[in-house]
Amino acid sequence: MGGVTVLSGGVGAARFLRGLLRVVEPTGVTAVVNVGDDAVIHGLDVSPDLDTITYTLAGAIDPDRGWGLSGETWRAMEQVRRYAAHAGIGEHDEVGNDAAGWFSLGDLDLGTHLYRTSRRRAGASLSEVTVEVASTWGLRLRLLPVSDDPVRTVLHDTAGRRLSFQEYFVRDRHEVEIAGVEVDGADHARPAPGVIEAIRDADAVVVAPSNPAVSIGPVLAVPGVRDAVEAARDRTVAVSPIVGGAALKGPADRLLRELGHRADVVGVARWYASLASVLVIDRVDEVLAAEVEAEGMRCVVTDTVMATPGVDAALARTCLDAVGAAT
Ligand code: FO1
Repeated sequence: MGGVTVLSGGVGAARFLRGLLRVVEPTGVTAVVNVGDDAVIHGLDVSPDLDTITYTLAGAIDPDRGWGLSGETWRAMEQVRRYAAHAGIGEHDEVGNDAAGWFSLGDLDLGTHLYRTSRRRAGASLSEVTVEVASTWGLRLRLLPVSDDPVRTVLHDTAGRRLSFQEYFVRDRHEVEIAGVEVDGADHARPAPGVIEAIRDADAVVVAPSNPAVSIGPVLAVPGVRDAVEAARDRTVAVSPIVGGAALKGPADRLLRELGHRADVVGVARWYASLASVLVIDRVDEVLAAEVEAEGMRCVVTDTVMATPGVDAALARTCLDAVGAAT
């Protein structure tokens, strides 16, 4: 089957995939996507990383937020918040209570969650619904959730609270100190159909520039996935999501530090040394290249900040070249 398989989280992975699809035939690309951020909000199945990738590749993402649809309206949420305000319900009043409207679902985005939820309650798998949604947006790559079983990232803060990913990231604006991360359900989860084969048969596997602890970690936690990637190590390349000791978006750097890891490219190399033979880092971290190689990975230095057009495609090409895959 060959092709390129990308272990993916949210925003960073979506931007990398956008570049990759410019340099290789989309039908030869498979994204194995994290579902640890998934949540049931107002009774609806929400899959943020799958949707962020879908909307980004469809050119429909809101560019400022990096999630949700551009040109969104929020009338349904305004109504929800009106009721909660009138009833005096706040976001912390009842654990897991979404009525306060702390998780913003745009009116068009709601359509995705309504459709996905109806299809799943009718017995369709997340994989099947993901194909229906992605193909509606005209995507030609293969988008696979890492598992069709419930796999959920859970964070423990230093005050002993247990937070879902969205409670941590959105409701608490990741302003809590994290003591630990676990992946609920991983032990009993099965890789979704096609996931193991997509890693095993790929010409190249890329670990996208996503958060190692809370985005790539939950992908690897599904039984069989880490082994499959380690078996493909010689053609696996990872892109550091940390540039200059900081995350480009979100709390990746602070999380790594709170979990006792170095929040720089050497720390990332330690996460990935067993999985990938190459780590791609940004030019600002060139001075650390030797330390990355001391961790047992080849280090490639290039522009990895995909803020300007063309960097995403060049980065994708550099990754494939690094493991000798044709572009
Ligand atoms: N991120 C926020 O910071 N605030 C939100 O209200 C929010 C809503 C939301 C709705 C749908 C969706 O697909 C993503 C959403 N996100 C929101 C992003 C979400 O928290 C993602 O999990 C992160 O971007 C990390 O991947």
